[in-house]
Amino acid sequence: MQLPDLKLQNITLDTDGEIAIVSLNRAAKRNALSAETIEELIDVFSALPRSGARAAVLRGEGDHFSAGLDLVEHHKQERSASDFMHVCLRWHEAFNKMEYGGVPIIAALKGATVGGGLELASATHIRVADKTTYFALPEGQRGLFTGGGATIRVSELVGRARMIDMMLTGRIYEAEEALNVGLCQYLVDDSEAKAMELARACTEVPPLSNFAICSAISHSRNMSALDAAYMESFVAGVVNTQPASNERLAAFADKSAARVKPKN
Ligand code: 1HE
Repeated sequence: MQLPDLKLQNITLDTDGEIAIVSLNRAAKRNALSAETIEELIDVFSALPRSGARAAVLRGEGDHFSAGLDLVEHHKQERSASDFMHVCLRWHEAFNKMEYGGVPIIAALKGATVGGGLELASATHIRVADKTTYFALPEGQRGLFTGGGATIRVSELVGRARMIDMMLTGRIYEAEEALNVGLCQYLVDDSEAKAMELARACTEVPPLSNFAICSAISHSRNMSALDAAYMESFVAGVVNTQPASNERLAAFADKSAARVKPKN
């Protein structure tokens, strides 16, 4: 892959083979999402799908994934309603680039994954938590409301009732409970190692299949069931006849391909 040449202050970009590693690097501010960080996320996730990256891991420096909206910046700027509406539109731009971009993004979570930090995590395709990770939507307590897509993505992950409870009461979800309600899909000792392992697994999937998995499923939620079924047929028509699937099906037919069986 060819790392995009971007001027970044709040994000660091690295590679491990065909995997892009995107790090939030404002550890001193608990990776709070300033307006500049959001612009950098837009730049990074606009460029990544065209960089040859086969998967990405999104992580944070320091002990916390992200403390959400940069509250100090928001406070200092004395934004008007319309100013903040435009801030939110930029968050949506960044998170939509991630969710619909076609490159699998795995979030390696730890510590606070709260407010806008949870909105960011929920725009990735797989969330991996470690035992320090906790999830919350403290917007209510701060006199705020979610503006980075939580009403869509977090409510989809945990259901509206849980999301409303989180916002009204400041409820914090940790570990097993977070796993059980769907805030993360994995709970492990080392979320970064696991995220890399999962990203490597994603690189085994043909890019066109990854593109479909990491865009079509999300697009289907914006359509009627009838249109979603039509779109699915169309995508499957293209994906399921690609050369890479022909080779894999030949290997299945001649019994050289792995079978789908649990390890034990
Ligand atoms: C910040 C932020 C921030 C830390 N914006 N600067 N999010 C929240 O309500 C969570 C706010 N943060 C916290 O509750 C705590 O900082 C943590 C639990 C994440 C970490 O606690 P701790 O004790 O390790 O750190 P700290 O001493 O609170 O903060 C260290 C520094 O990070 C300090 O800066 P300093 O210059 O005084 O050293 C903090 O000000 C800074 N910091 N979090 C700005 N969030 C699109 S709408 C989305 C709406 C939301 O996201 S609401 C949820 C906001």
